[in-house]
Amino acid sequence: MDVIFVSKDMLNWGHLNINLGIKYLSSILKKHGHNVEIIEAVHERVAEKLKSKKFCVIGYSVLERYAAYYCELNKKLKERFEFLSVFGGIYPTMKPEIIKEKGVDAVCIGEGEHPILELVSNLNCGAQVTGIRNLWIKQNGKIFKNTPRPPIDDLDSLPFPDRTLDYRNLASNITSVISSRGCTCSCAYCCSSSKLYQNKFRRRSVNNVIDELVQIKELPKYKFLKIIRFEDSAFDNSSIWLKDFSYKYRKIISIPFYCNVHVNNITKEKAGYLRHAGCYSVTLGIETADDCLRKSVLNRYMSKEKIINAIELLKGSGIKVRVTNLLGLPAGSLESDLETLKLNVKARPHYSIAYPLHLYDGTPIYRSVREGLLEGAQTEGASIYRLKKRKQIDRLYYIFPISVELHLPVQLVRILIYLPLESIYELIYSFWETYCVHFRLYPTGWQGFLRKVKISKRLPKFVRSLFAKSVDGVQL
Ligand code: B12
Ligand code: SF4
Repeated sequence: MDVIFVSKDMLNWGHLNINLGIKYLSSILKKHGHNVEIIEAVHERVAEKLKSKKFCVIGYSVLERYAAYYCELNKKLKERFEFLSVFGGIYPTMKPEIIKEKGVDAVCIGEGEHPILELVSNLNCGAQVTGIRNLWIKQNGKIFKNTPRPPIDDLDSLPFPDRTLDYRNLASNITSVISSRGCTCSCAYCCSSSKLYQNKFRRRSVNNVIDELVQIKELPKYKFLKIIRFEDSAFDNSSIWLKDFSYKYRKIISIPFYCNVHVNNITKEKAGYLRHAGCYSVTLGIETADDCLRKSVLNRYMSKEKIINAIELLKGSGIKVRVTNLLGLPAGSLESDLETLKLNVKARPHYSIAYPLHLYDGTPIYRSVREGLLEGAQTEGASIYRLKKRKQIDRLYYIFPISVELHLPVQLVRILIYLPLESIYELIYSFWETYCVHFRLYPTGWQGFLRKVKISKRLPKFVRSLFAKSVDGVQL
């Protein structure tokens, strides 16, 4: 059977394009003899494709920010073509009610490999599709809500992600791999641990991960691979696994890599294993300097001392550290956000970034805010502080990274965020972020920097055009 995934932003993230979820689904379908294609989510292009070829299933992998876009696109396609539409990924998992939208035929809750395979195989042989576990299916206006299956225990049993799906299958100097699913923590703002993986953390064997990496290294399009991104929630959660990985990775793969680590996991020993393996950089979440907010609002249990210690430990091991923070927390204040800035300045990571908190539908923090359980929070999904100081928070978001780098005094930042200079701040943010990504987070250097400037939608057109010619021919 022919299946097509429709995906937005295939190029927005440049080298990082198509997500691993779709690649995993594609592999299992192909392994069972089905044909899988991918197309950018632009109405005319998809319509053109569907005119030239019939696909029995169209799959969408949906993040919250694109849910409305995909629903609209799908509705338009449904008016002209016949196919079964399946919405999967984090948003439909958190909000399966999306099935009520016109044109949505099925929703996948949680891991999709087995459900999509069963769906396509059943369609292929004309069998019933209304009883497939993990799926909600709409037929003649009736919704069949099937129970979830247990999370896939043996991740080694899955075929490796289908890397031919990347944007035009172009060569790339960076790629993503994931060695585990789920997370052992349950931060209130995060979608990772809850419904998607039913709070169950599972890890592939080191040998299985190394086998995938060996295959990656052999692909001609990765001939110039400069860095591998491990997308695991916390790569450092097992010392035994890391030790084994460290020696095998260094011996067999030996390509710099990036991963996420956790303040509560990292130890000197683990940092040593990471470095020995060839870890180039990591991301570590501070989120806020306010102990009370961190604990009672974000459900994160760690002390400031531990945070500073973890950063020092990693830096001391020769690993570059990127730190993420959250601004505009419910029950927070401008003062607590400026405290977070101070803590970052004190900790001196290689690169800091602070995002205004987005309350994702279905997360515990979203529910608490909706139900008015957080002091100072409103049902609109934002705290009073967030509503009143929106502009200041946005400006702080833009100048946070450079302020940490330059160790700007908080008093100065406090003034800067009241000046209506967001276009200048945004420009500084874009350049600094691009610089840090390519010179601190990844060893991709000028090639990567110029390429990102060229495709960055954040930068004014005239700036992008200045760089356009000089990067022609640079690979993704
Ligand atoms: C890796 C990652 C990225 C990487 C992607 C790299 C890559 N090429 O793979 C990068 C850095 C690019 C990224 C970017 C962003 N990300 Co991100 N990312 C993740 C992360 C950590 C892991 C995703 C992953 O690879 N999982 C492993 C695969 C195997 O699982 P999966 O994708 O969930 O897919 C399975 C199921 O969901 C299901 N499934 C998925 N799609 C479909 C489709 C169908 C038809 C079916 C049947 C099933 C199905 O089956 C798959 C296999 O079992 C998640 C956190 C998480 N644990 O999910 C956040 C996460 C998905 N990201 C998130 C966000 C917000 C973003 C950004 C918007 C951030 C930003 N501010 O810009 C951007 C958007 C990028 C874009 N244009 O799409 C949020 C989404 C929240 C939400 N509710 O929408 C998450 C959940 C993190 C969080 N905050 O909680 N991200
Ligand atoms: S540690 Fe990271 S992935 Fe795990 S629940 Fe917290 S934010 Fe989500």
